[in-house]
Amino acid sequence: NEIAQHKLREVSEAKSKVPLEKLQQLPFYNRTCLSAKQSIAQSQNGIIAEFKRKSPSQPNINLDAKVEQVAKDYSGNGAAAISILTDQKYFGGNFNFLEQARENDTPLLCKEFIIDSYQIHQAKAHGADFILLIAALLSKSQICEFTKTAKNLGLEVLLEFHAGEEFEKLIDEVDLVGINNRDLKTFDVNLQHSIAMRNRLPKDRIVIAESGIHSVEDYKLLKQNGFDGFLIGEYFMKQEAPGQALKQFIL
Ligand code: IGP
Repeated sequence: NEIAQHKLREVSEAKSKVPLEKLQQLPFYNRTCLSAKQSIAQSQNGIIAEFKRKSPSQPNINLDAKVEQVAKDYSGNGAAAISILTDQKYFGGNFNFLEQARENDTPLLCKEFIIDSYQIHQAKAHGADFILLIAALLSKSQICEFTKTAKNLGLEVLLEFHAGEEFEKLIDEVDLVGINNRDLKTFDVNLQHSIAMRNRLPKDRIVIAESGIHSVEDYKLLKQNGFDGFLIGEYFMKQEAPGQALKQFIL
C-alpha cells in the first residue's frame, strides 16, 4: 500500500518532467525487443540474474556494485535474462540502469512496481525487453490493460503471484508466470509453498521461481518440481564477482 502510494506520486512527477511524447522520442523507444521467453527456453540454466544493490529488508546487499560491469558479467556467464531493479526509493535503482546494462544481447527485465501505463513506456524507452506486473498490486482489469500496452510495444510480460487467491487474475496473454517465494508482507521465504502453487498451474505455462534461492540445492529442488526459470538476486550480488557464481547453476 505504501509503495503504491509512493509510486503514484513518483509517476505524476515523472509525467510532468518528461511527458509521454518526449519519452517516445528516446532512441530505445523504437528498438526491437529480445524475447525472454525464448531465451529462457533455450538457455542452459533458466536463470534471470538480478542487479540489486539494496532492498527494504537488506539496506546493504552490494551498494557499490556497478550495473554495467555486473550485467556484462551475468551475460558472459550465460544468464538467460537479466533483471534490473529500477525503483529508487526502496531498491536504490533507476531507469538509466537499463541503458547501462544494455550492451549485450541478453534480455533485460524492468523490475518496477508498475501501477500506471506510463511506466511501461519508460521501460521501453530505456531499453527493457520485458516487464514485471505484480498481481497483488493490481486489479485484473489493470493487468489486462497493462499487458496490452506492453505487448503493443513489443515487451513481454512476467506476471508475479504469491498467494493462491491471486490466480483468478491470471490471463492467457502473459508470457511468463512468476511465483514469489518471498511473502512481500512478512519477507518470509517458503519454497514448499511455491511448489504447491506451481502445481496449481497448467503444465505448459512457463513458470519462474522468484526470490530466496540461495544454493544449487534450492535451484535443483525447484527445477525438479516443474519450474522453468529462476530469478536470483541477493545470492549473486553478495559474491565478490556476481556473474562467476552463475557457473555452478547448470540444469
Ligand atoms: C530476487 P532474491 O531473494 O534472490 O534477491 O530475489 C527477486 O525475486 C526479488 O528481488 C523480487 C522483487 C519482486 C523485488 C521478486 N519480486 C517484486 C521487488 C518487487
